[in-house]
Amino acid sequence: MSQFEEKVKALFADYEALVTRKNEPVEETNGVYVRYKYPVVTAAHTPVFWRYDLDEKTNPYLMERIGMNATLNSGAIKLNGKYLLVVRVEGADRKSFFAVAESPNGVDNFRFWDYPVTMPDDVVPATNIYDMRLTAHEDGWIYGIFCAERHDESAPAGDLSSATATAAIARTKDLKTWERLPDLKSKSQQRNVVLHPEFVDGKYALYTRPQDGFIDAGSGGGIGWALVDDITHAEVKEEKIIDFRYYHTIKEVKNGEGPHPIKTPKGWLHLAHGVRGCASGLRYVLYMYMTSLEDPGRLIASPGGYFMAPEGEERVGDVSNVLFTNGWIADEDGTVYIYYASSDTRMHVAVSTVDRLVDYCMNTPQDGLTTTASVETLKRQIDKNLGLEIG
Ligand code: M1P
Repeated sequence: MSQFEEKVKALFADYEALVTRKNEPVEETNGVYVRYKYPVVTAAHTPVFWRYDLDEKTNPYLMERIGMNATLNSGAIKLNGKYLLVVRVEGADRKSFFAVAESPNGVDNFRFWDYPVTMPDDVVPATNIYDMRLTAHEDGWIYGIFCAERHDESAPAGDLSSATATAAIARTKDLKTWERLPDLKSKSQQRNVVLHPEFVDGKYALYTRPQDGFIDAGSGGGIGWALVDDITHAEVKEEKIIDFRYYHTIKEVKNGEGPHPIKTPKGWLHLAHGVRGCASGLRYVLYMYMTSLEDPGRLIASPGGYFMAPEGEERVGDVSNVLFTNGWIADEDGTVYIYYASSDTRMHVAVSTVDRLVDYCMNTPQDGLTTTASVETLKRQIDKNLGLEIG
C-alpha cells in the first residue's frame, strides 16, 4: 500500500471511530432531562469525501480542500424508524447549507447522507439559509421553514453587513427532493418561524418572531401566532403575541420558538430559546411553555427561568454562551429526544419524557418578575418542605 493510500485509510478509520462511538448518558441531578456525554454531530462528522479530494493525482498532499466549520441548529424528525436531523452545516466559507444525518437510536451513530440537500431558490435567491424547523403536517407534507438571509440592498454604500431575515418555506415527502414555496410575506422581518402540525380553524398556523431588524427583535414583543389561508402563498396578515418578553428575565432581549410543539393530553408542549444581554454579550438559553389544546395560541403554563443553559464545553464556540434548539423527537413510548446546539458549533442530545416535561411546565413556579416575588416563591417551598416529616 502506498503512503497516500495509508493516509486515506487512516482518515477513514478515524472517521469511523468517531461516528460509531457509543454515547453515554450523564447523571444529572435536576431530574428533568439527561444530557449525553458526547456531541451527536460535529464538523468532524461530515464525510471525509466531502472535505478531501481523495485522488492522489490532484491532491498529492492529501489536504482538506473544502473545510467544514460547524454543525448546529438542526431540525429533527423520525421517519421510517430512523432519527433524522436536518443539520445546519456551516462551511469554512461561512455559508450554511442543510444536510441530513441519520441515527438508528437518536443518541449516537449519526451518519450524514452522501449528498447535502439541494434546496431550490426562491425568486430572489438568498445568500445564506439556515435553522430549519421540520413539521410533518396533517396535510401529508413534511414542511421545512428556515431563515433566508439576503444583503439589505437599502443599506448605505459600503455597508456589507446589513442583512434581512425572511422565513422561507419548502416541502418534501422524503427529505431528499424539496419543493420550494414562496417565502412568507410579512410586514416585518421574520426568523424562527415554525409551522404548527395541525390545521387550526381550517388554516395553517405559524409561530412567528416579528423583528425590527436582522438582529434586533425590538418592538416585536415575543413569539407570535398567525393563521395562513394558503401555505403555497403564505402571508402574515394578523399576528398576535402569545409568549411575551419581559424586563429582567431570560428572554428580555429576544425569544424564538424552537421545534413545533408536542401534543400531550394536557396541552401543547413548547420549547424555545430566550436571550438576554450581559457584559460578555448575548446569553442564549432554552425555556419551555405550554398552550391550550383547544387554542394552541393561548398560554396555559409558563415555568420561570431557563430549562437548559450552556454548561462546560457548551459555553465555548464560534458564538459563545449559546444554547439553541429547533429539533426534538417524541417517540411512541413518550421518550423525548431534545436536539440542541451549543455556541453555534456542535449538536448535542438531552433525553426526557413527555410526562416529565409536562410536570416541569405545570409545576415549576412562574417568574414573578421581581426579587421580592422570587423570594416569596422560595419561602413557600421552604415552608412546605420544613413542615414535612422527611426520613
Ligand atoms: O448566534 C445565536 C443565534 O442567533 C440567532 O438567533 P435569533 O434568531 O434569536 O436572533 C440565529 O442567527 C441563530 O441561528 C443563532 O444560533
